[in-house]
Amino acid sequence: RNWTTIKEYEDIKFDFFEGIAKITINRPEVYNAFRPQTNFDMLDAMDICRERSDIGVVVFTGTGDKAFCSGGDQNVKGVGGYIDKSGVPRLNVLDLHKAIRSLPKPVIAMVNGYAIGGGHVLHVVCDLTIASDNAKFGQTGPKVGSFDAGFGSSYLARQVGQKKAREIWFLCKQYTAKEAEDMGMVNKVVPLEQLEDETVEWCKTIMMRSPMAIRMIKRGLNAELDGQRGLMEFAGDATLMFYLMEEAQEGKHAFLEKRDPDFQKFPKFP
Ligand code: 2NE
Repeated sequence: RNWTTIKEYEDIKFDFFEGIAKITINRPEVYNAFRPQTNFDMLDAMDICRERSDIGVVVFTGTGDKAFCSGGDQNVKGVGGYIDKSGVPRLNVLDLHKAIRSLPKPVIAMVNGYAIGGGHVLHVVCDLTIASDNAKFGQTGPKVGSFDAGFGSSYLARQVGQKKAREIWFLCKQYTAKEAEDMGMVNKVVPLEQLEDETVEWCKTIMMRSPMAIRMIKRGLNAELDGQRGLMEFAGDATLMFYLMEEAQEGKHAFLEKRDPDFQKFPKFP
């Protein structure tokens, strides 16, 4: 498959192929753990995914066959967060969660190994998860002095139920890809050598569907959990669609032409 580089980064690879943008955490020496720079890189790539209309689906993965992502890099965990190059403690992976949630395009976690700790949260936050049969899932927070009580808990519970979500966090056990699929947090498990083919197949199928319909479904499913912010994004897209209608154009034209708008000509649907 002929992936072309969209942009070079320090900690990630960012590639494009036939409408698919692939963000690969490229830190195999630490099992693709993220540091603040990794999240800055992924956030920048997500901005590009949002702006480019030739990108239909975004795929997250990790370099190699050992790990998707092992969460926060414990080497740079300091007091108050993960320490960036200038010494500032950060938890900017949360900004990435918001960006994934907010992107009006599907985001797929292509889990090629361990999805552990913050790496587990990353797959949970993605819209879909396709895993290789060697993948392992689990939380470690309460073992290593951390937790994610945000999407990593509440959205996880929507996927696997409250009892299982509490088990995952309280016990910090590891689960096979099959167990994760049975729990409802993985969509499909395939042999490692088929992982990318399967993911690309899913992306291509999604891209044959109506982008606006997909966008509104993602917004609606998010809004159920995301409160006022979710409604805001849903409402923003309703406004987008209204702006595509002649009825909205009439208001603008009337203002600019200094006349009363004629809204009566538009149908009042039942
Ligand atoms: C992933 C896991 C289970 C793999 O175990 P194993 O035995 O197969 O490999 P090993 O030897 O532990 O790891 C391989 C190399 O990767 C490094 C290791 O230190 C090791 O390096 P070397 O000794 O070969 O030099 N490595 C792995 N994970 C790392 C990490 N997160 N940071 C830095 N180096 C890492 C096993 O490695 C494991 O349990 N890893 C730690 C997982 C973890 O606890 N992550 C942080 C959770 S907290 C978090 O992510 C978080 C949050 O809870 C809330 C907000 C934001 C972040």
